[in-house]
Amino acid sequence: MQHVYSGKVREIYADGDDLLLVASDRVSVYDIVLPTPIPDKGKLLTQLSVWWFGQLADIVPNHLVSATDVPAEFEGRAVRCRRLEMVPFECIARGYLAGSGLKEYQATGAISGVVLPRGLVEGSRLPEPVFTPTTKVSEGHDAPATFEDVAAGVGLSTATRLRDLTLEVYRRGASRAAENGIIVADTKLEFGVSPDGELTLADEVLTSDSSRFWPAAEWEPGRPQHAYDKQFVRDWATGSGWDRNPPAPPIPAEVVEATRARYVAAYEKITGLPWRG
Ligand code: Q0Z
Repeated sequence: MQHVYSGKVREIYADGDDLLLVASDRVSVYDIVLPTPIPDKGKLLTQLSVWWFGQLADIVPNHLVSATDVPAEFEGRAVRCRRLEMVPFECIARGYLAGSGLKEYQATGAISGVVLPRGLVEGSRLPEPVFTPTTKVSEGHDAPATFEDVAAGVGLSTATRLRDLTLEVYRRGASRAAENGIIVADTKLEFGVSPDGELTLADEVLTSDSSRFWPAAEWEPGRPQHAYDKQFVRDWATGSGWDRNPPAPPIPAEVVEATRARYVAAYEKITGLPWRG
């Protein structure tokens, strides 16, 4: 097993032709990893993503080889997957206005070249979900791209498939979550091409690390929305006097426990399965 990549909260290992994606219990706020882990977070997000791959298999093939054939030390929080030739764009679907999409709308009235109605505010639901790809930039944040940029990079027919698949996955995910009190405001997907040339869904899908999950009961356009998973950590961080520069202070035990409960609730509400961690 060879370590090939470290993200903020995840690692990639290579095992022969396969990759292992390993999720840790680390959590970040304001782009900074906190010194205190959230117990079971890595397992909860991995198992949610694995569940989604099964739900979405009629829409698009995925990279999953096995969620169980992984080294014992990674049990439950790793997936074995096929190594793909990755598409050099993040495929994002947005159904609500937040984050960089909100900023682009406020500056231009459009997102990724898609013109939106006037009068939308932070947290507004969009009339239709919008495909808002970004180009992957190794240093720093990803750069916004238009559908035409994607077409210039991968060809019109692949770009069209990426857009259609991204919006279909988002619609399926948002509708399932909405039935259970969770708004999926937006989601980021990664695709690759398999050795046999098939466009394949990769990475993690429809987790709160790759999407904005909001509690539907607290949705109120016109202000920043509450994050389903990290709201307690953010509230604590804001009240703690921490200046948002590293190193972050340790998270108090009650905030850790409340946050873990949110990850469990998201898993249970979305899948309908009890968490047996
Ligand atoms: C995913 C990432 C990180 C986990 C590369 N099937 C695949 N084939 C080739 N490359 C990837 C995948 Cl999923 C791939 N990432 C993002 C970063 C941990 C996933 F640190 N990068």
